[in-house]
Amino acid sequence: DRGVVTVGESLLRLSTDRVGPLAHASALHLGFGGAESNVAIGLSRLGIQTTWVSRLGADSGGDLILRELHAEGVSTVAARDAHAPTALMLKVRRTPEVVEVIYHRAGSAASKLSAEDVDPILLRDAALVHLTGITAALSDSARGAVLAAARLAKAAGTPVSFDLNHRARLWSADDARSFYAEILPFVDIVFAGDDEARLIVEGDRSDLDLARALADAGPATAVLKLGARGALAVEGTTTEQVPAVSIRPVDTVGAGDAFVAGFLAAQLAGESLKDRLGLAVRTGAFACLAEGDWEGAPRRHELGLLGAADPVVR
Ligand code: KDG
Repeated sequence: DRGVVTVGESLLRLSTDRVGPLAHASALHLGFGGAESNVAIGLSRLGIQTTWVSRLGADSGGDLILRELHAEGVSTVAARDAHAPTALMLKVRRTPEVVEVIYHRAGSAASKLSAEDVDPILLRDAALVHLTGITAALSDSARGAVLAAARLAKAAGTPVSFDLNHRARLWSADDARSFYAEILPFVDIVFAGDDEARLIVEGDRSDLDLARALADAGPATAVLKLGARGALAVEGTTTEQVPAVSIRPVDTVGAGDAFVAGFLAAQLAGESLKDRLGLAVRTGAFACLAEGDWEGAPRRHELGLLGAADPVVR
């Protein structure tokens, strides 16, 4: 079965148990996150075979991440490093509406990812390879790993999907911009928020112009994630726009990754651009309706729950 391969860092996640500064939390909830593994789990729950490639510390945090990914049906290729730890993030609900994410990931095991961790045969045999700008921001060698994965996949004829996923705490806008310019020629499907697209497209542009400009950089399909405004995509001469599913969000972290998982699952099923966007906004909405970065991602049989008329499902 030729599934989706993704390469990236996952982090242990410690989340506060109440609203306010970390200093006034009384307990922390232990879990994990990571954009690429969030997408892998989202796809796996939709019935798509996935493989996550990374590096982890030879520590108990690494054990947790592997155990959870395996429980979610994700295959893993992860070297264990005895000299570098699994990364950590703190997720602090600072106000009822705003979550602050603080990273402890400098020098992490996954920051030692390099082009040598990327197996050309695995990429050649994949149905699609998914990458993000987060892992590229970790170190020069990790940036090399992400770029190598895109190049090798492209050369083997495997479609490449890339989410800009700009994290301002990890690198400067200039460094991000130059990496995006480097990788986009190898990318078939690009995902970006409108703010992220504005990093690489100059001037005061409409959403449609932003998507077109992304596509002009190389990708056949450019998808703009607009949050509560829905999503817009350009593919050749086709343009589609869909509204968001109306919800009351609990935790929006990971919504973009669930969105990507929905889009890619529909892409692999050969669905139209409109239907790909339609599934993406649903899976993205689901991720907002549970605490956690990936925990709310839907299984296929749950998709009908959104907008269900009856508040009790038996
Ligand atoms: O997209 C959600 C991710 O941001 C989160 O799970 C953690 O990968 C992560 C990051 O670097 O912020």
